[in-house]
Amino acid sequence: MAGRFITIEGGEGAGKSTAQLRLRATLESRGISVVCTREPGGTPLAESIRQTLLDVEGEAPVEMAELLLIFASRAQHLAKVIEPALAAGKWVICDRFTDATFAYQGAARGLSNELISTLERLVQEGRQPDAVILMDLQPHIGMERAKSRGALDRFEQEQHHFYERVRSGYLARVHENPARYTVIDAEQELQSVYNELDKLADRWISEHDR
Ligand code: Z5A
Repeated sequence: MAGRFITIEGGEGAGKSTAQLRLRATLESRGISVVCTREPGGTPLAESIRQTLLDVEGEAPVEMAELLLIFASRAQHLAKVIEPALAAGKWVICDRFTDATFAYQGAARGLSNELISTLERLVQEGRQPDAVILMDLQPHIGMERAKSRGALDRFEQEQHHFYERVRSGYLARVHENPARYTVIDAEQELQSVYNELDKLADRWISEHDR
């Protein structure tokens, strides 16, 4: 049976990595083989592109270079990790994917959706997530969580209005295609988030078994 491709999206400190760990534990406890990965990153080459993108010391890429680096890392990640895992029947849970590109490089940096869609078609050749979880919260709450972890990366050093645009970008995507997304209120206490994720995992399993 083919695998399932699930992506987790949201702003800084929204709890994506925490949600990924929970989903993995829940799915594995139901006997499903899971691969957890992230973007940018997921392979040695894609992780080195990630370092370049997040580095606060080196030369900052211009918007177009940033976009192309993100899609270069995505091409590598799809070919080396995501597609093989799906073909082997595994469930892939990816911390961020192309919805992040529309939110960050599109809504926040101002590159056009048309340009991003063109690269999406070229690089993904039709591959889309089967389900997207959006961990939604007010940006200032996510930033407080991110700051409590220590040094901030290049994206985390952006100003507040940047994160507002990221959030609006995500919510606009949900508005355009609600069936694609499950929006989770990421301001809730963690146990409530876990309960929602567990229900979602059970729903996916029953849909997949049908
Ligand atoms: N980027 C891009 O621009 N374009 C793209 O196409 C892609 C990415 C794919 C790196 O991503 C950067 O890449 C990202 C956008 C850009 N910008 N930034 N920054 P990233 O996913 O690695 O970066 P991130 O958003 O900063 O991830 P994060 O800080 O690791 O956040 P998170 O995974 O969403 O959160 P977490 O680690 O699960 O939780 C953060 C803390 O909050 C932690 O201490 C938790 O225990 C706590 N937490 C989590 N949930 C809760 C609740 N419900 N209550 C209380 N505390 C909580």
